Amino acid sequence: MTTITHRLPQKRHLVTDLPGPRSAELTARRRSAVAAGLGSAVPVYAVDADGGVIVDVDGNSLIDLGSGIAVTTVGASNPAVADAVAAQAHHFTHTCFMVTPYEAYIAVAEKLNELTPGDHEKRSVLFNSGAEAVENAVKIARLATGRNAVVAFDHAYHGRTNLTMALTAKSIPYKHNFGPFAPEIYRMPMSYPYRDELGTDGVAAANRAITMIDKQLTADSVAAVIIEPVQGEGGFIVPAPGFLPTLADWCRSNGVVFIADEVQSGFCRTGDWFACDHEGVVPDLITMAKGIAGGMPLAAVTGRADLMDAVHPGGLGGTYGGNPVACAGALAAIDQMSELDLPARARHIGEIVTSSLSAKAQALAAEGRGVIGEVRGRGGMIAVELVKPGSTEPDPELAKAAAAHALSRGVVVLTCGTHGNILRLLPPLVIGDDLLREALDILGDALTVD
Ligand code: PLZ
Repeated sequence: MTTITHRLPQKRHLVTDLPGPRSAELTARRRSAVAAGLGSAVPVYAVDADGGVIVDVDGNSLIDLGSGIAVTTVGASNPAVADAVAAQAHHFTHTCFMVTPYEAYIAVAEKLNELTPGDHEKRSVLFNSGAEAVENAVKIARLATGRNAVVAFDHAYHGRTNLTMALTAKSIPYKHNFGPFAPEIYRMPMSYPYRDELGTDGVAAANRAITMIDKQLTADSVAAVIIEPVQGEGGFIVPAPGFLPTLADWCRSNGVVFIADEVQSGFCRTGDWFACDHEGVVPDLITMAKGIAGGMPLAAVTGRADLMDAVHPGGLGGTYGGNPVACAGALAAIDQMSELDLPARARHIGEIVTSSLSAKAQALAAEGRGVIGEVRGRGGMIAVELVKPGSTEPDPELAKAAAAHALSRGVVVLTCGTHGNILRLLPPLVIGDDLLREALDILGDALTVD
């Protein structure tokens, strides 16, 4: 294992209030140029980022607990990625793999076939975004099975395109008034140990969904079941043990394609290469994006060769899919994940975060301010679910206020969850322990803001 040296000082350092005056100016300028429908969780404009810090236009150095939503796993300016991207850009930025192909695409496909769960024969195809990967996984599953229905789960997030909006559970902000949505999507109950009456019985929760599928659809009309092995936007929900394996077994016995959407949970984030690995689940198809390429836009579907190769020639594609600069970034980022042993690093981060937040939960409960309902997640993907003290009633206002307070002290932290009451931590996996601990202390203080 090698260690990484950072270009920017790994320090929180505030020289203005946040947002500072230059960020405020850009926010004002943006109003007349950028569509209002696009939000920004943190109204602070970045000029530089490295390791665990983001530097803004006012010269503030903030601690990053978001990684641009789980993307900059190897850092936002990892030198190996930056060099590989620059080198490729100096040769060619694009030819289109469907016109004049190039080796880097094949090399990425080989890597994905090797790294994704299962040692069966696999094929891969590359795209630009997570949503595009999900759309294509569904296309492949439908074509290969000759069936239409697709099963998704409560709290699921799969994207913002038409089909993926249909797969996504939450209406506001993702779906509201954007319909009609793609048909033949069916939603089933998730295993959500904190809120589910079936608690930690994942097998029972899977059987509850399977019974509903059998009653409402019958297995032989189902092309695919799609699930995030750890749900992301929906609230970092880790299904109870047994849930994923039971569903995957049912899919296998019924000729249903099991699609793991690892767009958020993949590439070392949860302490293994993929979240499916924790229970030895081998999906038929897996969708990936985000962490895959050190910040370059790249996404992929990898899966069983028989399913992938069922598609007729020309049936898959897109102008930019597997862009050579993005492929160069992916090859370098994946190398860095191995070299820096980022799965181990994610587990280490998980221990620091969980012990800090659990201690905070206990301390708050002892003071009669039991606002932390649950600390959960895996590795570098940990969240706190915030509730009104003494109940399980979601407290989205506290999540918002705590994130705002953390920002005012220079810590970037994101919220999520169907009820918006969850603070989620997704630090770059190359963040240093001290910086992480400092951010956790600030986050802890932020939970006591009134
Ligand atoms: N599948 C599991 O997490 C993207 C969305 C942010 P794209 N999640 C962040 C937002 O508000 O738009 C995501 C995901 C899972 C698919 C996607 C979609 O990936 O690259 O954003 O299309």
